Amino acid sequence: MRDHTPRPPTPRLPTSRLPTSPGFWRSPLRGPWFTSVLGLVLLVGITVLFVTGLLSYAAYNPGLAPVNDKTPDKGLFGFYLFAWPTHPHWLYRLTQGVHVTFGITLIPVLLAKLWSVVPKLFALPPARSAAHALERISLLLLVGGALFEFVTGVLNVQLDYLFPGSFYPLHFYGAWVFFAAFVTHAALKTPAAVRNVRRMRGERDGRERQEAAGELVAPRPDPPTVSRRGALWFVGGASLLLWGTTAGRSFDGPLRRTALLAPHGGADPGSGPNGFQINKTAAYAGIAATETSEDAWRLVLTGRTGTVRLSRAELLRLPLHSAALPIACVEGWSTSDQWWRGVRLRDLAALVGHDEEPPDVLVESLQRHGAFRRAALRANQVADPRSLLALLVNGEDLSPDHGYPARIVVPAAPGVLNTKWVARMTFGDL
Ligand SMILES: Nc1nc2c(c(=O)[nH]1)N[C@H]1C(S)=C(S)[C@@H](COP(=O)(O)O)O[C@H]1N2
Ligand SMILES: [Mo]
Repeated sequence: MRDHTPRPPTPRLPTSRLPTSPGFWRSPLRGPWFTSVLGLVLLVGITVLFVTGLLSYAAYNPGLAPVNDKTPDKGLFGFYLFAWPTHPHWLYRLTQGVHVTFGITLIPVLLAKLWSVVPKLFALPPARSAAHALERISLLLLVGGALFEFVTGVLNVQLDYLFPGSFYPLHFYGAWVFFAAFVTHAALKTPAAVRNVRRMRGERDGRERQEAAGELVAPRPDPPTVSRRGALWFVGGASLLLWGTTAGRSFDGPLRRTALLAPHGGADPGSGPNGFQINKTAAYAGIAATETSEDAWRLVLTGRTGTVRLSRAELLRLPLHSAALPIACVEGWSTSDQWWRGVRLRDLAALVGHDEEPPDVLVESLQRHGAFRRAALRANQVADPRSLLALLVNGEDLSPDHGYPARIVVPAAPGVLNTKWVARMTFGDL
């Protein structure tokens, strides 16, 4: 056991210039109280991130079809997948908005927590016992995993799919590695953290150094320039600033303009009925006006009784229905409800012989390249009366960028399942 008795600052300690020496670390802020407060915030916050992250993955319906599955080798990690519901219609807007907004908001807390324990990463000897070695390895996975998850998440959200395709496996497996280390760490540390926060309430600056100070407290601290409480306010203020410049991405109108950290540089949606957030434009997706014209475009439906081809004019003569649904992207941004109008997916299923229980459907776009040109929808999504092949939005024809001539909208589903520029729909169990 290491001697944990506190030592007053004495000149006998070596003036070390190496981070492996406790004397190297001089900030008087480091200590069990500061680390414990941040740790307890992360305990709650990261648990929310993990759960909403798993939900986001389930919302893709990866168990349904290979086209939806971005991590085909997930193996046992897919144990919890379930049929993503269609109620309430804002479900994914909420879970993914929370995931991304919370993730960004927690960055200052994570950085402050890592800063507060950095002397421990350098402490020598590297391992005092087998148990201590295990604890340190779990710490490396914890710190590495946390940085990896936050960095990949932020890059994906800010830089618009920096690693298309590979983001999902990276972020998904990274989350499991990290979470295993996180659970181990939380189980080991939470009781002490709660004790530290309780015990030191009211005596933060006085007797704290006499309490289980361990390796955190600097043996020869510099004079303080800010109190611990002041430092926490600073971290909290930074989080609040990030929250205030991120949360707006989940709303329309002036609020979206407060989202300074939302991805920009995309197409300007302009104003009017089609004036809401655009992800990929028609030009980006390589959709030419010649393929979407009334003469050229046909919707090809295939099902039990064969194949049916419909022009847009013919679709408009089928029974049309309306549904107020948002677009909610995995990147965390979402729109408020838009008024979509079109043909029910279950009515299209009935046209090709599935009049009783509609089956799953594979939806394919005119788009020839890109990961999001096809998606599979589950039977429960096809059956929902609000699930539409939309032809109009907010009373007007879809604009080219929002998917003209026709796009999918499904309640509670991630944006990526709302395929634009639909060309083919194949009904049947996938
Ligand atoms: N064909 C096609 N459909 C697509 C996409 C795409 O890249 N290609 N992007 C999807 C994603 S990720 C989102 S969030 C929504 C965005 O729809 P919007 O641009 O109309 O807001 O469209 C979805 N449909
Ligand atoms: Mo998206």
